[in-house]
Amino acid sequence: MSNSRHLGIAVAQMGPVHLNDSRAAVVKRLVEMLNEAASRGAKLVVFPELALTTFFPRYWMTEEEAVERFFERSMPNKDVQPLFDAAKARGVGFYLGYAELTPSGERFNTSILVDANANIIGKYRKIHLPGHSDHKVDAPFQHLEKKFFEVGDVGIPVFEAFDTRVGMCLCNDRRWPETWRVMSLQSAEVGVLGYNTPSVNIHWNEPVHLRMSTHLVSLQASAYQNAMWIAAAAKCGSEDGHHMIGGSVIVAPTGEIVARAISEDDEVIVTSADLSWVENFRNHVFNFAKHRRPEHYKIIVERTGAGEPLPIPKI
Ligand code: CDT
Repeated sequence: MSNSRHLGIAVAQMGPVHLNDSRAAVVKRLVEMLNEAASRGAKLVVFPELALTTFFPRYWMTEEEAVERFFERSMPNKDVQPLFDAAKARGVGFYLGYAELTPSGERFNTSILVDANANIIGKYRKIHLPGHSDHKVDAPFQHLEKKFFEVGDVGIPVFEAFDTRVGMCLCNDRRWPETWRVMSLQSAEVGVLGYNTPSVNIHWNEPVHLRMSTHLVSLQASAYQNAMWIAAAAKCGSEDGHHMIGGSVIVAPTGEIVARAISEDDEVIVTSADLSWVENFRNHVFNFAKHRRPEHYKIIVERTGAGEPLPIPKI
């Protein structure tokens, strides 16, 4: 491409974090991966959702107990400071997911965007919370995101950073086309996310292989239809016997996977993302200003659940 603009993007996939692993031990792993990513040319490193702890929504407990064990009251805090120090020392930024307790006591499933000077320049709070809030005593494990977290209250913002525009989301958000369209309508060129996807779906007898294929098809279709780079970081493998899928990827605006993790462990994948591919598609097939017809999409914001067909116009 003649006008190529490159950004080194790394995805730092994490293997399991067990209940008894300390924050300090987890952050040490993150620092090691950040250093590797920097050595391999990355300027932005994507870590998983709820990266500092085990995927605790699988356990039934009170909200107070969850807060005490798994939420962060400030960011950066003492345990996480080494990651910020390493980012500054290496001149790279990062995306990190964690459980946020606000000063007024609200609980969010949150991600932050941190620049190469270790300043927090963006925050996102997860909107599409999956799972349930009741105790499913017959299920092999719980998925209590609806109990432990409130629906995010900051929309889907896009941040000017890394000489581009970056949008953030978290895990289940990636399955919803609205997430990516809201980013691309703000001219985001890069979308980043972390995820914890259990291999077993407790809600219905979903064939196990679909967990990986629906993950990948969501990211590939969204990257292409919105002409964006997407970088997705798993926390995966068996956390105290509870398995989660790997499959961390970097997807180009062509919809093609250009880098993919092969393990279910800590693993860094890197690509030099040519941002001009965004323009190639946005100037042509996905020239939104020229081709979108929002007057025919009103139902998308007028309805939440599916209902009756709209009246058919007389022609
Ligand atoms: N963490 C997260 O959002 N996980 C969901 C599981 C959905 S099944 C209840 C995901 O979309 O991967």
